[in-house]
Amino acid sequence: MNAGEMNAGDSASTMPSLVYLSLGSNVGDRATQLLSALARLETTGRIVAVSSFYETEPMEFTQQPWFLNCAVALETSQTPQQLMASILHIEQEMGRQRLQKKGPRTIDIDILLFDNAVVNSSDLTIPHPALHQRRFVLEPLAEIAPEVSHPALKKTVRELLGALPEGQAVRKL
Ligand code: PH2
Ligand code: MG
Ligand code: MG
Repeated sequence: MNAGEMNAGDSASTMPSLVYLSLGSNVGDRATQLLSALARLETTGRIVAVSSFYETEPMEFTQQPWFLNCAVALETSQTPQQLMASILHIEQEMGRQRLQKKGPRTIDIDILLFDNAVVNSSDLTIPHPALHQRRFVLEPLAEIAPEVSHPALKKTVRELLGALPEGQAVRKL
């Protein structure tokens, strides 16, 4: 098919998706590991924005070192399942060990939003189920995508951040 034969309905399958990711590290040289993950993510698409790095208090499982977190906007032609597989591969390459659920890790890469997709399969949930409760996710994300809307909650990232209770320490570096 050449360009002249394309019609409006075809564009959805050829246009890349816009995906937002959260990166986190709290073991080893955290900044170097975020940078290494960013370099590896270039193999999955085109990185179009990266937030500042934030020093964040551990949440949920609190007996662990503080994290460095950032948010990333990625254009990719991969499907959600393909991107998830790429991410698991990157985490494994970077030596991620799964010893403790929500515990210390060299690198964690989470898919937050994938266009306006809503995915609820056994191994993948999009939007990320805890996205709207986590200041360590929403503050970095609001830096690069304040007006992006959560497809299920129908609120912008800025609104979700504004609705968060105090008490999760997050410091921009
Ligand atoms: N990730 C978790 C659990 N708790 N806390 C902070 N501050 N940053 C994280 O990335 C993080 C967390 C599970 O993925
Ligand atoms: Mg995570
Ligand atoms: Mg994860």
